[in-house]
Amino acid sequence: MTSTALPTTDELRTRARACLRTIGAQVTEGDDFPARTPVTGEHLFGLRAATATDVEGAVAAARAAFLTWRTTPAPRRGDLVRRLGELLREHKSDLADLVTVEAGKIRSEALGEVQEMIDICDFAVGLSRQLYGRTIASERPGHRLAETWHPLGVVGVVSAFNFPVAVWSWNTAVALVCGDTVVWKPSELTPLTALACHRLLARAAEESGAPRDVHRLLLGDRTVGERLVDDPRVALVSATGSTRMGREVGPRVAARFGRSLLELGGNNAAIVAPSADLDLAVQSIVFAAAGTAGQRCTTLRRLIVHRDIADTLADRLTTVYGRLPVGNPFDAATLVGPLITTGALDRMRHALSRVQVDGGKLLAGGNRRLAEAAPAAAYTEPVLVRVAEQTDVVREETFAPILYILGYDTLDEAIALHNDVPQGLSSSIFTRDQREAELFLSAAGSDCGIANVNIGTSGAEIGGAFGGEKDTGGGRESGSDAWKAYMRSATNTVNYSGELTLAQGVSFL
Ligand code: UN1
Repeated sequence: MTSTALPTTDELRTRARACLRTIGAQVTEGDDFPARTPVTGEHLFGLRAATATDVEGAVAAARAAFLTWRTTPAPRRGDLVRRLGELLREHKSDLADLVTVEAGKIRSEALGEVQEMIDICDFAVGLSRQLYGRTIASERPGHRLAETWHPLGVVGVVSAFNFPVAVWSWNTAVALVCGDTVVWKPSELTPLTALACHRLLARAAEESGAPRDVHRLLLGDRTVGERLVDDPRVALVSATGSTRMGREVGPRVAARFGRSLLELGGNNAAIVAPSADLDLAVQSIVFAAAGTAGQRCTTLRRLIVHRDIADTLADRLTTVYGRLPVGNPFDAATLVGPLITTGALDRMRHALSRVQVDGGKLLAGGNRRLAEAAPAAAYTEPVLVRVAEQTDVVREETFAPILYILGYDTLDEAIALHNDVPQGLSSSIFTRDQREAELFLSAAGSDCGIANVNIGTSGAEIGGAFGGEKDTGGGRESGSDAWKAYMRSATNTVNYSGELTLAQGVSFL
């Protein structure tokens, strides 16, 4: 099924301009790099990239703002984030439009992404009154031992195209209440959503009395990101993207003893046990594997199914895949929008040809769609492939809607297959057997940062910490106590006894 005709690039350009105008964002046109849309694959506007001087100026300004911001009481810092949340609510529809124009997400997912920003603002406002440190029992009489959390400094946020605004907001809302200032380098594929968010945050700063430079935006390609990563005044680099990118960023930041928070590739799997509720499993699997056209870091890429039910489940999925509406992401009936670029489509095809050489059997999907209507766009049917083994291509993350189906006999074997990939972001098990569920969640089960039962791998709520292990980079963002990555702790010993008592029983003088 292909849904209705695509909008023209002119219509998309007009729509993007109207959204930016309503939000009050200025676009400085230039010819350094284009803003483009995956909906037609064509250029919208030419933009200007940040120069080395711009990066220098932005970091210096954010550092100067930090000196004021770090001593602003945290609940007052929360006022800024509260105002940002209000503005995001007011402009939810326009922001979702921009997300669809630039990232190609279907309407419901684009609105969901903006909702994720609103949710993290609410969370961060509450957090602004809960930056708790502990009091620790001192071994010495008349002493108080405690920890205090202080702001860290300038946070450099490097974000990816697939969640062009939500991941920025996880970092920024939390960093701001923690007393940090932020310099943002968005993906060069999504500059317009970045301009819109930056403008709303600037308005929130004006209206809440926060320093103007608590947030700076730098558009451009990887050289802009590299300058930010190497700047010793950037205390924390929070980077989301590929494992390849993380392998470069991590050591560069470490070389100057900076901190990094890496949220990199995933190769997420779900185990489907014989007792699973298959209706629930099918629905969850299709959303996790084909939703967002397979372009979430939490996308389900491997399905490990008990051999007793593997044929049944594969047949049911094949039927659903056969009627997934692919096409215009603005059409309410569409479930699968475009891939971000034709390059992404090429990488998908390359992975499919490799897996077929390895003996994989294509069960559904794989045809390109709308190639005549939009030759520069990359619409494709999501793909199901049955594989006998977890070969190299299955162990890699291909950022496209390919779901590999593997079989298993024992749960131990399933867990071993599950963990036998370099990445460790998200995971799930579908079972009605409590023992199996608990084993999967235990230390001997999934080795990922996110492990679920009877729900897919994607679509996490902001209240939990988000991130993963191994090649996923180890960082935690968003909820729970992820805020601690944006602050530094100091341990305080206060002696109110009037006498000197040394720890560990040491005597001196
Ligand atoms: C990402 O793909 O980088 O859990 C983030 C999810 C979303 C966030 C994904 N809440 O799928």
